[in-house]
Amino acid sequence: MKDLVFATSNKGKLVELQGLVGEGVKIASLADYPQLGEIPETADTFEGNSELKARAVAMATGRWALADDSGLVVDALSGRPGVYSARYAPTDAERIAKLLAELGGVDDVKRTARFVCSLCLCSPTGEVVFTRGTCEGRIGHAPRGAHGFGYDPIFELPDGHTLAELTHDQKSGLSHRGHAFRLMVPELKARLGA
Ligand code: ITT
Repeated sequence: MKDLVFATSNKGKLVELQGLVGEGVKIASLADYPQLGEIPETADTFEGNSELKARAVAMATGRWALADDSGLVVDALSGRPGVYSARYAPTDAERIAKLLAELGGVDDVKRTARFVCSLCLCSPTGEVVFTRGTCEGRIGHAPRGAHGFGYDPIFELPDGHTLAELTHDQKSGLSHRGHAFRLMVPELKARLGA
């Protein structure tokens, strides 16, 4: 497989993607291209933002670029934080505390939520392909588990475990990013010989 640039500065996402594609594939990330700086995420959809990131990196590097835009959609908050999940508060701990505070007093049955992931692959000439994955669950009452990143410690699966209580492999098997990536693999194979 030719090298791919994963347009992310989120180490958690990079670790997950590397786990999904295996050790044999070299994945560069934005950490390898510090001159690119911050890519503005100005769209109001997951697809729009993943395309902005993938296109900016493919155009700037002349290489195939893959970008993920993802977030947590909470039904009791009319879909918030959604595309603003990374900007909801400054740190993971503050984002979790703010979400739990906003859901204070909301019954378990109304705490349904889903992670959404849009993946966009962009060629050096600007051709784009999208896949999307989701993961259904609900927001717990307190953080549990030490794995994963972001909102994982408060995102409960139907069996009661949080995503942060799963290993990488277990999370990838059922996560929004795992589903989106497995749909992307044939697209990568067709275009890059992965
Ligand atoms: P890049 O744009 O550099 O990829 P980011 O962290 O800013 O990194 P997003 O704009 O896609 O990424 O924001 C997604 C946020 O949603 C992320 O920071 C987490 O807070 C949350 N999130 C996404 N996927 C998650 C997951 O698998 N587990 C927990 N939280 C997740």
